[in-house]
Amino acid sequence: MTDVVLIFPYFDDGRSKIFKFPPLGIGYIASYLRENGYSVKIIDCTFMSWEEAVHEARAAKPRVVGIYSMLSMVRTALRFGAELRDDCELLVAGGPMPSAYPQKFLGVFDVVVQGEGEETMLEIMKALDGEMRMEDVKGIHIAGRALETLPIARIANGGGPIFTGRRPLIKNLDKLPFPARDLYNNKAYKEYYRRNYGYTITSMIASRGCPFSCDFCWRPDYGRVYRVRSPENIVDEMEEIVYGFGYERIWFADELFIANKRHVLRICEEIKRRGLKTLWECLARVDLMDWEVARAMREAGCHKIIFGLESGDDRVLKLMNKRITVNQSRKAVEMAVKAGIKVGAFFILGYPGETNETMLNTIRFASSLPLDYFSMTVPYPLPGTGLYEKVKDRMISEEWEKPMHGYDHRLLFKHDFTIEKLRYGMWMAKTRARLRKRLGPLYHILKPWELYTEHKFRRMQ
Ligand code: B12
Repeated sequence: MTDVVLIFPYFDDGRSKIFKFPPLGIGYIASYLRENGYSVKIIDCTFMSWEEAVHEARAAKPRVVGIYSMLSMVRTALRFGAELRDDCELLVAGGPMPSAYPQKFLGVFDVVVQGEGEETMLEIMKALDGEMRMEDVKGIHIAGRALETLPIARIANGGGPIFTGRRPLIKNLDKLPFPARDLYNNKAYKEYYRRNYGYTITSMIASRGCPFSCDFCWRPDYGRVYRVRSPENIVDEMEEIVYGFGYERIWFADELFIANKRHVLRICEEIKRRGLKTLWECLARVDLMDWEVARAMREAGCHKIIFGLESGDDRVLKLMNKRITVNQSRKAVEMAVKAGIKVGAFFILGYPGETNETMLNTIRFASSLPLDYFSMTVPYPLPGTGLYEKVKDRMISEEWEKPMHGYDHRLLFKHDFTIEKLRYGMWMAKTRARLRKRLGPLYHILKPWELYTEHKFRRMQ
């Protein structure tokens, strides 16, 4: 018998060599529950088949099954819910999608959690054990079998799902135990990375939230508040990952690793003070990068920074509400490279409002920077974002479960440009970058080819 089985319903199709990471949110909930005396099992489906995952879940004989869901996993989460409903006392949904769209899950799940899950899950368990009342657990929608735990008077009151009100954010992130990494399939992740990259890497998160509001980013209200962990607490976890679990590198999954210069400098200082020699990578904004930060990060082991550069055109950056300029982007990339850090970047091609010339600016910009690599995608309108609002009347598909790799990009809304044109633009940027790297100063002989491809791009629909 297991008190709680937590499921990460992502099945990797094995086609791409993208970064794969164990689910941190579920790991946090697991360690918090364990610290409070409950037994927990994590089923991370990344390297499993559906049958194996269902079998493992049943074999654990769970009292409660908790299932994570983000946009690309809604259908699988609901399928798991329906499959395992009769195998447990209570079925709980949590994560970005249940938090934003609880009604999607209420038909299948007994409890839908909004926001952070650590304290909420613990209180749900206490309520199940009769130590508190379910209706006093903040941040949940009570439905299905959970309604039976309520006094008759509340159920009689319409009989539908009941929301218990928002739960305040966890103020002190340092008090949370580290994610229960011993419950992840570290062996499979390490093998995957060693095979495809030649080293092992896993993720951790040093902060929660992001104070910016880019037009395309999905940001629930509670995600706007930026909270950091103390440098000591962060480096303790880094040491656990490296010395305790034997990973060679760390990827910070923070939406924004550098939001506060002083804080980043203190983290770097702490890493150096302890003599921790691991390599790490993170996401950052170009406007928060300066020479002092870049140098301190390099000295502390940061070997790669990924910037969301998004566009090579200032007008489009404004449309995206990115609050950076092309000039800032170029300077930040060059500064990081000068400090000895590899730089990766994300770009979006074909944002609503773009023209041939703005897209060509992005293609030229991306291929002219000293980047280690970059990804260029079409805009994906996540429900609940400004971008979605702009195109919601033109949506042709809301199919999020199908993965998008390389040039497999799909347009989910009716665009002024065809997907073929956008793919051609991505191909131009990638090919230019590759040839520039290979040919060095000789690249200029390809000017006629550049002009030809630009002409072709302009003429495409
Ligand atoms: C790391 C990451 C990835 C990684 C790996 C995912 C992984 N293994 O976790 C990679 C790079 C593969 C990835 C890919 C994608 N991602 Co992503 N990713 C993230 C990121 C940056 C961090 C996730 C994380 O670790 N968070 C930290 C933990 C502590 O937070 P948490 O997961 O939310 O968990 C807390 C609560 O949600 C809750 N909770 C979580 N699970 C459960 C379960 C239960 C039962 C309960 C009760 C509570 C609960 O409690 C947790 C602790 O407080 C988030 C942004 C974010 N801040 O969450 C985006 C994010 C989850 N990704 C997002 C998206 C859209 C994608 C992609 C679809 C992008 C794309 N177009 O390709 C792909 C799809 C991947 C796929 N194959 O299905 C969106 C989801 C939006 C949405 N509405 O669902 C987010 C929110 C980013 C954003 N702001 O737009 N992603």
